Amino acid sequence: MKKADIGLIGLAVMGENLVMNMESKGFTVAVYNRTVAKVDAFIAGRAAGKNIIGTHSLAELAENLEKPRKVMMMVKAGDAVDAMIEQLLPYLEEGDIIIDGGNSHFPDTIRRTAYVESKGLLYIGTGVSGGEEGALKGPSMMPGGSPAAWPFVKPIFQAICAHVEDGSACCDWVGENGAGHFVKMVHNGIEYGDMQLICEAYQLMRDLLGMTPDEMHEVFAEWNKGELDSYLVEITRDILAYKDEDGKPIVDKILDTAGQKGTGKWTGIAALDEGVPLTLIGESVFARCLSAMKDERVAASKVFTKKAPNFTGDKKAFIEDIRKALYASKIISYAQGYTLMRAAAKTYGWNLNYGGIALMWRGGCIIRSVFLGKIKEAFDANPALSNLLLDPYFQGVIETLTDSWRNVVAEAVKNGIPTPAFAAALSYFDGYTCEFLPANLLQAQRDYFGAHTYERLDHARGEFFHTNWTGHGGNTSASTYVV
Ligand code: NBP
Repeated sequence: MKKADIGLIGLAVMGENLVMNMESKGFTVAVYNRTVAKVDAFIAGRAAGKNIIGTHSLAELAENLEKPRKVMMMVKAGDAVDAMIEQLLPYLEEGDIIIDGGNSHFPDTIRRTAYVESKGLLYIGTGVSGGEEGALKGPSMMPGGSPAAWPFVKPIFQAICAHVEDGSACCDWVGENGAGHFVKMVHNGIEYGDMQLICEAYQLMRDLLGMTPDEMHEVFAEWNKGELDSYLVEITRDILAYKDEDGKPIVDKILDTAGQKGTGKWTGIAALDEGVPLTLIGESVFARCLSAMKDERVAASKVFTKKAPNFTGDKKAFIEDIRKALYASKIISYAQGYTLMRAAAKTYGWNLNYGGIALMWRGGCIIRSVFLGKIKEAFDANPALSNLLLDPYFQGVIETLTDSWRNVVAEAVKNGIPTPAFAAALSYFDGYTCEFLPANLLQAQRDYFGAHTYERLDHARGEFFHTNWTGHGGNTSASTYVV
């Protein structure tokens, strides 16, 4: 029998669907799962009659693979990945490729790439986005790791991934070691931000404008035809129209406590480590945390009496303002996410293709949208673009949105409706475009209590001064100056 083009370990929802996808594109796949009964069930079920080889041990899996062997793990992220690498190594030889397609944390992928390479093998850590359906029909894939592995894996990945209208694959080489998983992590952080922005728009329409789910369904259907055309707006449209068995909107019956699996938190931590203001995603993670404090919120809502929201303006015009505020905030979120990737690329020595990343996210994944096409154009035109806001197209767009954006945040504040992501995005915009921030006073405070020194407007950068503020503090400054 023909040997397999690739092996896949982990026949849970993602693994099974990826195997079916690979097979449908003409590849022969050998499969293995820790609980081997699942292999038999799969071979007898969905895989019956297909070019899929079931194996009952890692030795058997290795024997059934073309060389250099390509083995993709779709197992639970964390210790299981390390355990699986250890178990696989004795059956592989120089030049073979181990691929981790799970949601691994990028520092783990950096460590594993070095470890596997030290054994003479090659390693790829790839983000796979699009959930169960994406895995089957075409996910967005973000591979990084050992560059020498890419030519062997490329034909398979670029066949099974999503493609945009012009046929371009939503998968390309991202960079060395953990770059692929880093980019996937930022993708997930941006997903948190996009979802939070939509939820804030929904709360404004529900609580300030008093709209029903059916009315909001119409609004999101309209929005999905324009600049906001995206998977998340599309599913929001459909969710709002969905009725429970009693004919009432199911969205009204769902408890308002959000879950999370940690990739948004990782993105926030990476931003703090890099010193990059990733405020919108940070607020989106915290908004989920606040939502989870349901009992405390219910108790607190009874302690403080708030005036009922009262909107007296033109409802239709305000809905358009909300759309514009959402669009502007979304631009900020992507600007912040790209700034984080640029900073991390410098720290870890990755040569990231920013336009290519926008293309990888353009189809197949949860944040897929028409808007990403414009981001690709911006980075293709200027790969060194330091901030998306400075791209001429986005600069022009933002200028048409700011009045509405300010109006929405102001109305929300006046009416006691929380809009942490809209407001954080606007504050970032106002801070980023502000020539004089109050950090002069902050530096004075630091120098006052800790002799941390400051630079002066009337002297060259890099010259540091200390003032004896109290007359009895001495003239000695602190030895380190930490920005
Ligand atoms: P799970 O994350 O639920 O993992 C289940 C698989 O891991 C099973 O095949 C299981 O084998 C195997 N496994 C475990 Br658990 N511990 C193992 C160990 N110590 N050694 C070997 N195998 C072990 O599956 P999933 O939802 O298909 O996700 C797979 C990966 O893809 C994860 O990293 C996930 O974060 C990522 N991902 C998931 C989605 C999604 O929408 N679900 C989307 C994108 C990425 P068993 O059958 O013997 O228990």
